[in-house]
Amino acid sequence: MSENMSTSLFDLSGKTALVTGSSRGLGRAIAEGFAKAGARLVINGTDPARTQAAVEEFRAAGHQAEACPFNVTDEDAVVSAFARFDAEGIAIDILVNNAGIQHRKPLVEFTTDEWRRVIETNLTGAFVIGREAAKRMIPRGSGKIINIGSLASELARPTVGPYTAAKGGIRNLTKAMAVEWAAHGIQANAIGPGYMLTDMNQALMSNPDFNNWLMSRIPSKRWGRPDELVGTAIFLASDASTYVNGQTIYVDGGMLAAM
Ligand code: GCO
Repeated sequence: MSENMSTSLFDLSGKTALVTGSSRGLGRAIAEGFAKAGARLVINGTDPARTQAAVEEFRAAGHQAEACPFNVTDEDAVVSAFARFDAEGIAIDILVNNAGIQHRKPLVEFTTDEWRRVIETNLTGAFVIGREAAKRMIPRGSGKIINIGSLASELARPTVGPYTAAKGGIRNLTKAMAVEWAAHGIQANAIGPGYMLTDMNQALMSNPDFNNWLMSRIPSKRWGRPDELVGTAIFLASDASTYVNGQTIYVDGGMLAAM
C-alpha cells in the first residue's frame, strides 16, 4: 500500500467528532488520537471546568476543539446540545459513546436505583445520543458511530453485574443501530476494551490478588494502555471501515481468546 493510500484512508481531516466522557481516561485518549488524525473535537464531560480545561490543552497542542459538557443521563441536556450544534452548523460526523461508570458489589446487594444509574449511564445514554446523532446523519447519508463496550460485553465476573448487563446491551445496541442505519451510509460499530489502565480500575490495579488473577488470564500478561485503543478507533472512524458494520472489536491483549 502506498504511503498516500494508507494516510488518506485513515485521515479524519474535515470531520467533527463528539466523544462523550473525553475530558479524561479512554475517551480522552481516543479524542487525542482523532485530533492527531485531523478531526475537530467536541469534548464532553460532566464537569464544565474539567471539560474546558481539556479543550484548552487540545488547543494548546494546535488542535481544533470545543467544549460541550453534559451528563449523558440528562436527555434534555443532550437534546439541547444537538439543537446548539444545529444552530451553529456543527455536523457531528463521528460519535463515540464512551461515557460510563463502574459500580462493584455483589449483585444481590444492589438497589434498583443503583442498577438504574449504571444502566442509564452506560447503555441508555448511548441510545439517546446515538438517536440524536443519527437523526442528523441520516439526511446527510453518512456517519460513524462507535460505542465503547467491554470484555464484559461477552464475559462476566462477580461484583460487576449492572456494568456487565449494560455492556452486553452495548454489543447488541450496536447491531441494532447497524441494521437500521447502514442503508443511510452510517457505520455503527463497537470497541471492547480489555483491562485498561484507567482511573475506573485503580482499585483493581492496586489489588495484588486481582492482579495475579488477571495476569493469569491475559495472554499479553499486562494491562492495556488507553492509547492502545486509538488505532482501532481511528479505523472505525475513518474511510478504512466503510463496509464494517455491527461489529465489536476487542482490544484485550488476547483475553477473550484464552480458556
Ligand atoms: C472490572 C473492570 C472491567 C474493566 C473492563 C473490562 O471491574 O471488572 O472495571 O469492567 O473496566 O470493562 O473489559
